[in-house]
Amino acid sequence: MKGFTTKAIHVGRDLFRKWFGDVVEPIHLSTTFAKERLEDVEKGYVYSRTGNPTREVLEKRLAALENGRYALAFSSGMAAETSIILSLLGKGDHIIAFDDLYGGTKRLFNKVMERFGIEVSYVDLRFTEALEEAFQDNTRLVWVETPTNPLMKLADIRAISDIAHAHDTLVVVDNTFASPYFQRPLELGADIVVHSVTKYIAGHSDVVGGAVVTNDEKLYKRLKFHQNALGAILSPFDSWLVLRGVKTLSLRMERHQYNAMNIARYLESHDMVDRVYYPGLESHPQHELAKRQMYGYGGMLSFEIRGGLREAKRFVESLEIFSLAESLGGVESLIEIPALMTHASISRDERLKIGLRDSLIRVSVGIEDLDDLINDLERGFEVISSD
Ligand code: P1T
Repeated sequence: MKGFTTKAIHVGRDLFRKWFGDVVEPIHLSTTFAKERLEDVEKGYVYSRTGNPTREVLEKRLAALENGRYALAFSSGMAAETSIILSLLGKGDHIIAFDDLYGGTKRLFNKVMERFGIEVSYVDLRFTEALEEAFQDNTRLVWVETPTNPLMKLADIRAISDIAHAHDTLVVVDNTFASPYFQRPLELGADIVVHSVTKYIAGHSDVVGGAVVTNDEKLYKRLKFHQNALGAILSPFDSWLVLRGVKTLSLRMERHQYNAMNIARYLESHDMVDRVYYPGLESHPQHELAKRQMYGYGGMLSFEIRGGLREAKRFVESLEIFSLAESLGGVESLIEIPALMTHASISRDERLKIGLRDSLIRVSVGIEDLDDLINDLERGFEVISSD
């Protein structure tokens, strides 16, 4: 199997087909698995936290979509991130992280991991010179998000992997925004890919989950040991919801991208918009890198509305089709103000330092009809201009 969509539909199904010919993966709810003889108690499936058939199909499928060998599914993106760090790092270790990250990831680093003696330096990973300078003797991980949430900054995965490997350091890439359809970091030298599968992979805003993918058998064994030891696994039903969603990932991503590209162009030409952040626009400072390392630009964009927080609030509250909500990657369009919502746990000073202004609006462009989406945004601008 080679094609992305074929893999998204078929990989792992043979596990079930041989029994009853299931075309759709069954949900295996049994928490434990009986054996005929004592000598078999450690063979095959034993206990559902350790291994579950529905989760295993999903793990095989996610590995295939990232062009990786191994994947593990977790109960949320944060659980996946926590499990990576607790599997690989200990007291006294150091992480170099992109300074623009999902607010929850920064919260995990600053408010939890630092308590356990894990140190984090934030660096603008758009610039590899800054990365070179940040290495310490105890650096164990470089943590990359690309495109970043919410400013859509990019990091050069291949260049960063080369530098990190020269320092004996592993590279983790959070690939949530691009999805494996538009970017596959393992192909570019990254060691570990992490996902919030809550987003594009599941795609229907009805399941919270996470995943880790790698090609390295030793890393996989270590992560798998900790998946069982820490216990933050994805449930069989949630695994099934993700399996159901992921089959249409390629179709959804094409439509997300089509809508996002057109909305980005519409916003860029609007006189009530100061700036648009979308890697598919030629005005994006890293557009050339996006063309080189991504297979497409995705469905996320941000923009600064003319004025400030007052205008941003008025705008997001006046829309009808775009729901005012956190999260992203579902079929329905969502809109939010990072300074007040997804990135509120970061101090205002810190936000401004990385260029995250109060007037920034983040959009998860859904797969609705483009004209309806643009008309909705236009209505929002009219509300502000009539104030
Ligand atoms: O929500 P959860 O499944 O635990 O995933 C966390 C996470 C990890 N990485 C990235 C890039 C993310 O965007 C997220 C979750 N983000 C949101 C809920 C949000 O609205 O940005």
